[in-house]
Amino acid sequence: MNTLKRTAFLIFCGLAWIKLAFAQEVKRPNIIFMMADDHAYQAISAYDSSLIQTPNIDRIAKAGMLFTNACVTNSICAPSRAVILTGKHSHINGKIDNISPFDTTNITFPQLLQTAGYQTAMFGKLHFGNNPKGFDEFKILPGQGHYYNPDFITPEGTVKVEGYVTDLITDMTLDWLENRREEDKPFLLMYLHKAPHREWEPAERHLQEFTHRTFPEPPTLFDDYEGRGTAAKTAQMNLLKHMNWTGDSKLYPATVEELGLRDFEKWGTGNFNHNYGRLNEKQKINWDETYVPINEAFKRDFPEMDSSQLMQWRYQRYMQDYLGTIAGVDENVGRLLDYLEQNGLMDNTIIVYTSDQGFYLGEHGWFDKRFIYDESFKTPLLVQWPGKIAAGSQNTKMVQNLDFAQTFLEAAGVNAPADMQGESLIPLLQGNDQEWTRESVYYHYYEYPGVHAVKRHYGIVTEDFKLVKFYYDVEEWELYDRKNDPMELRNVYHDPAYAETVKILHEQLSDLRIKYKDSEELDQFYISKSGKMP
Ligand code: SGN
Ligand code: CA
Repeated sequence: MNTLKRTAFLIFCGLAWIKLAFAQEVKRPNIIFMMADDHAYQAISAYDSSLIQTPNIDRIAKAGMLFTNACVTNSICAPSRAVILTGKHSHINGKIDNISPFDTTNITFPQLLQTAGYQTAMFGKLHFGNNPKGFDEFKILPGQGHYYNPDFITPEGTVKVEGYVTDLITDMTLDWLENRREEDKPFLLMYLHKAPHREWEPAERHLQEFTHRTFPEPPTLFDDYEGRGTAAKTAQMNLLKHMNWTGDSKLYPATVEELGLRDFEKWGTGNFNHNYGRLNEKQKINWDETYVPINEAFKRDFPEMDSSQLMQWRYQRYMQDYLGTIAGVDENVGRLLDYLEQNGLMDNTIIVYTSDQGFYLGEHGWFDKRFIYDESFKTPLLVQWPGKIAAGSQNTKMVQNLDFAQTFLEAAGVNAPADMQGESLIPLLQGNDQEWTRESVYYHYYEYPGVHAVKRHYGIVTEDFKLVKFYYDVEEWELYDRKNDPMELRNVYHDPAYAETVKILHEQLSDLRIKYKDSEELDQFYISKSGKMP
């Protein structure tokens, strides 16, 4: 080879190398955001296998990272989703509760990814009161949606689809991946289950999977709320007192009438009749085969049952149906993961599994969420990203749903707007924990007065402590020593031994309120104009 030829060859090789490096660099990852509604970490076997095995969800932790201290900023559905999409706290994005519609002038990370060339799709529950922006395709449930034969809102209008909601959301997702995915673009897919939300209706094939089993009771099932403030005592989410006998425990209205019982919520019987009325003939037969014997046994046993036995019965009934809906979620997550594996889509895809918040599974005698207390505050988070996240790793840092937007934008090489309030999780995902400086998180819940009567509160959570202020129709402070009292049974705010801790945490909470631009004025504003943007 003469000098000229050799030089030309070297230039060619150099260009080819640059082109390859560029191609690799611009191979932006796909992002699959899987979220279930009200899925407690206690019901994911990667966290705790005493209630249920979730082998498919666990696959994500085996292939990636399990976060053991993930939490939300406001433990309720639509506000959590607004935080996830905007990367801003509720008081900034304006979606403080489930009631008012989401303000669509907010900029969301899917809009930014779409603008940056991502193909975007959303299937399942959004619960915003309006349609999502930034999606090339969506099929969403109206409001809470239905388990059986649900309606879906699409850009072309609302359609009723025969089948079970968790299966249908997956069918739609797989159909999109198979038939409409543009191979030359990276994609963002939001796969959002309704299950395991109240009123916990399992698929036909899972109706009886758990009804013959007995589950371990949490140690605080019979909590009397002594040692806590007014808010825990007045909340309406106790299994015995506040659960509906019909929709929740699946007693037929005739059974309830015969026994002289009454649902706590006035809509209980209406909900039951409506849900039952949506079933087709075959589904009704399966439903009756499951629940008629349960009704008959209850009618027989009820006269002899004391209040502790009733509480135990309600807890078991609750777990049987709640876990039945999770069996459906786990199977369907498995279907989606299998598809990705079989179609070579795993290697360059970030997969997140999470919930919109945590949930009480009988701890403190409760169902539902809303509180800054641990079971509703802590949220499952499992993330896989082959080649970037070490398989089977765990992370204990305090991360929040606030962090997703900046994480996904960084992964896609898109600059995050300066007013987003989270932190990208990329350093943690790559094992660079030393780059993570956050030592406390901020929390603020608003939906009061409202269903379940959990009072408005805000607070700071560190690894060791939780300082909370309940306000609106009370003014009460609570402090929990997370290390010495992990079940949060003793408010030590007034204990002199904690005086110094209280002082320090008050200062830190004030700093966090300033950092995140929350204030007394905004508290008052949201009291006067519940749910509207400032
Ligand atoms: C419904 C439920 C409540 C639940 C809210 C909000 N009642 O009102 O128990 O807290 O939704 O849930 S039900 O009897 O109608 O099921 S959220 O997940 O959307 O925030
Ligand atoms: Ca929820």
